[in-house]
Amino acid sequence: NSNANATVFQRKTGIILALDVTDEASALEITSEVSGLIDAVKIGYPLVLGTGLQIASKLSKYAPVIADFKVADIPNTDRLICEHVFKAGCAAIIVQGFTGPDSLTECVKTADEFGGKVFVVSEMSHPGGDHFFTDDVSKEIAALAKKSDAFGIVAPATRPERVKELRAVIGGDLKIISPGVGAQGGSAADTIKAGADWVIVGRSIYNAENPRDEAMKVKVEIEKLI
Ligand code: 3DU
Repeated sequence: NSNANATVFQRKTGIILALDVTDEASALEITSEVSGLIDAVKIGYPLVLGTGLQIASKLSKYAPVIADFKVADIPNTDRLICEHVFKAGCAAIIVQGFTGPDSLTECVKTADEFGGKVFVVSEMSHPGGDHFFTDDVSKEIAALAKKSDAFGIVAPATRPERVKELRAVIGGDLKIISPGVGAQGGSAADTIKAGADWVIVGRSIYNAENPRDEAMKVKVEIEKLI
């Protein structure tokens, strides 16, 4: 098992960088620039298909890495995917919850074997994100995440009222990470106030002329709430 997997998520700034650039040089440059201002870096298909999964161990020198593969398959396939992700040095994986209890349990079990964490998507942040993830469905998925001993859920920063409702469903034990701040219109402060532990910020940081300044702005916005 990789040592990187032992990293425990600690909330310091409340910011997770969504790193959807597609080449290694930019990925490493941006992450090193904002290191210290982010608590984790989230990678997904754009970067991993562009560079390979070995980018995970390179990035984990700066911050724990969350693999956003929105895993959604039968338990056996889910397990094979999770094993690759944790062996590569990721600290957490994002999976879909609509696949049901057996798939979810297999992901959590596999993550546990590596000291890794599982976040479950409960509702998506884009305008169409509540088309199938209706209020009741999202709540059911959040409840299933809790029952399956997931580490946390993914809830939309574009709908802070939903973050609040989902927080009520899961209580205080699970974490909430929320994408949709900045480029998608969500506010970091409103999202944290609604009950999120971390906001996930991508384009507004990595496309900024000065990513460090931009990350600092979000950090200060969150700090003001305390
Ligand atoms: O909009 P941004 O550039 O700040 O990036 C948001 C990231 O979070 C991006 O990687 C996207 O794929 C991911 N995400 C959502 O935006 C919404 C979800 O419901 C789940 C993941």
